[in-house]
This record gives sequence, C-alpha cells and structure tokens, in this order.
Amino acid sequence: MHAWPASEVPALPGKGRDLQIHDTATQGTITPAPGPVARIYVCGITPYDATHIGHAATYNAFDLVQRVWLDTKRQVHYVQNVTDVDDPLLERALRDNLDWTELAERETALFREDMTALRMLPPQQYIGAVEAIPGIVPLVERLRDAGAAYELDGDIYFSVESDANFGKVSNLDAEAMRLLSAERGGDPERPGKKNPLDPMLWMAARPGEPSWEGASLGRGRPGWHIECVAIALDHLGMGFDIQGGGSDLAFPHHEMGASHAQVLTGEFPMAKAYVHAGMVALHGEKMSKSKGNLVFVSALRRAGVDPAAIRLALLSHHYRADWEWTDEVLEQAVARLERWRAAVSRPDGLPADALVEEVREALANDLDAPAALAAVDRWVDAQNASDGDDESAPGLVSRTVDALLGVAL
Ligand code: 5CA
Ligand code: ZN
Repeated sequence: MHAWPASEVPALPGKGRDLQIHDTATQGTITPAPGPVARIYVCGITPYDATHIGHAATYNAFDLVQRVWLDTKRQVHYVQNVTDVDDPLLERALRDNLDWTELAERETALFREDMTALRMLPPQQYIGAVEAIPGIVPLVERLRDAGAAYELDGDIYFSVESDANFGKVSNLDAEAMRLLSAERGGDPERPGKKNPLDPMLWMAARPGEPSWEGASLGRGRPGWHIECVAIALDHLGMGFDIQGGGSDLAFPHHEMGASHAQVLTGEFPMAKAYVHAGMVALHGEKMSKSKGNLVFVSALRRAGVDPAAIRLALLSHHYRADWEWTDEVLEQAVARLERWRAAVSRPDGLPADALVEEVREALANDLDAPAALAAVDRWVDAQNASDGDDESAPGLVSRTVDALLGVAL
C-alpha cells in the first residue's frame, strides 16, 4: 500500500539527545536505538471509524519518537500496518451494508489525509493484512510444524505455553489476561483449546466471509497478532527498537505477537522497548468505536479547525497519560497557536538557542511534550513582551517547533 506524503523535517543546529523511553515490558526507562538506523513498528488502524482523536494521539506519540531520533542524526526505519481484514471490520461492513474492501479503502484514504494534515511522518512500509497473507501462511505452517500451534475444527491456534517468555510484555496475572483476552478479540471460552488464552493464527474459511488459499492450512484468513509479526519480521527483523501502540494493545496483541516472533526465531526479545500511549476519553469514557463516543480529525478539519491546533491539543498531554478530550482542550490549543504565530512573525526577537536545548531535553525525557510546550510558551511570552534584536530567533523557533513537534507555524 502507499503511505502518505512526508512533510519536510528541518535540520536544527547541533545534535539532539538520545531518547529515553518508558518500556512496558521492563516497567522502566530504557534508551533504545544505539545504531545509525532506528527501527520502529507501530500498529496501524483497523480501517473503520478513522481517524478519531484517540488514534491521532497515539500516532502523535510515535511521530515524536521519530523526530527525536532524526534530530540525533539517525535514520528511522518505520513500518506500520493496516488491519484491512478482521472480524470488527467485517461486522461493520455488514451492519452498514457496504463491501468490506470499499469500507477499508475509504477509511484508509481518510486516515492518510488526516495524517498528512497533522504532519505525521509516513512509514517507509505501509502494509495491509491482505497483502501480507503470502508471508503469513508459511509462518503459521512453521509454528504448527514446530509443535507451537495446533488445529481445532480447521482453525489453527498458537500455544502460549510454547514460549518460555510469554507474559513478559504486559506483566499481568492469569485472571487479568483472561478478562482482557475475552474483551479484545480472543475466545477464552471456546472448548477444546489447550490454554484458554491461546490466540488464533489462521481462521478456516467461514461461509459468507472472505478467505484466501493458505497452502497446507487450507482456505482461511489470518489471525490478528500474526499479521503484525509477519510484517515486522519481514521489514525490520528481530530485536527492533520500539513496538508501539495504545495501551489497549499491550495485552493480548503485543504479548502474543512477541511470543509468535520469539518462538519463530528462537530470539528474545522481539522489540527492545514496548511503548504504549494512554487512552483518550470523551464524556468520561475511553473513545472507542464500540461505544461510538468519537471525535474525528476530519470532522474538526471540515469545521475549519487548523490541523496545527489539533496537533497542539494532542501535544498538551503526556503520551502515557489517559486524558479527556474537551472543547476547552481545543480552545486552549487554538489560542496557543495564535500566540506562537504572533511571536515568530516578528522580524527579530529574543535569542532562542537555549529554547532549542530545552525542547530537546523535554522530548528526550520520555517524550515530555507538555514540558516542551511550556518551554516554547516561556520564550513566546518573553518575546511578545519585549523587543529583542536577534534576527535569527523567530526562524529558529519556527524550525524547532516544526522539526521536533511537527507543528508548522
Ligand atoms: N489494527 C489494530 C492494531 S494492529 C488496532 O488496534 N486498530 S485500531 O484502529 O483499533 O487502533 C489504532 C491505534 O489507535 C492503536 O494503537 C490503538 O491502541 C489506538 N487507540 C484506539 N483508541 C484509542 C484511544 N481512545 N486513545 C488512544 N489511542 C487509541
Ligand atoms: Zn498490530
């Protein structure tokens, strides 16, 4: 699949700091990406009800990761998927009497437009589940042939017990895993499974549903977790720097994916850091497709909201926090954007070299975007209240805000 166009990232003077980031697996702060090329896989959308503010907040976090790495003069290899065939997508297509491929294409196109408007850097590989099927089938066959997967009425399940490191991503107890599995696409109640948590790798063709030839697996379609593993291993290989997504993906999705990959390769861990963004709520509840309490990026854009203000609203919360979208959050972002633009539109101003370092430091410290915004606010307030004569300052501030925060002033 094609991704979306890249906005240019201005180079800043000097060099940024290494990113330190919270890792869900070790529950501590780590510094991934020691090499010249940083590798990141971020779970993409299931294309319906896209792009809501929760999605945008999560992709914003991983966009910042890339901007920090780029500022350290590294290259970034970024891969993202689109879950363009899965139960919830098929259910929505059925409900709305749409062809599932049309629904997926329409929503993926909308997502690309929203990502472009928000100046999110595109992945180098943007891969759909459907196009990944030829790579998924041999992985499932290998897991089965190695005794790590078994058949149940034509469906193939992964055996979580085949991975000695199972559980090390999310650090949950058995009961919590069981509850989350039932909530998030698993089927712990299905009789005949070796372990109730075992996830499906390959689902045998069901009447009225799409299916593909799966060689020795028979006709069917892939499970959710193996989709991301196949794409990540194909393009990034094992031991990549960051596996990213919202906190609702830690279990079962990232836990199961890590186990699939670890059993397939005999290596551990799949990713150096598992990084999870907090959940955005609306009216007191997590913004979710199932509840329908959604605010869409495209609806805000249609209403005339500047995408840079949406981005500033996202940046005003720490990526790991759970937070609530309100009109006030957006109003504050709109006002901030106006103040910042006024400050950098002057022909000269207060020196900004220290500000560049403050923004760098804030972001390198577990992506502390609110601290970065506060640093820019301080410069802007002083600038708007004084008559400095540094002619390079306004341009330097614009480039810093653009390069590190993805906001075009
Ligand atoms: N296709 C899978 C990942 S392979 C998927 O989870 N798709 S999704 O469309 O449901 O979500 C896309 C991303 O947005 C995921 O990282 C998810 O964790 C994140 N996300 C979903 N809802 C919210 C929310 N309310 N707040 C923050 N992030 C969210
Ligand atoms: Zn995924």
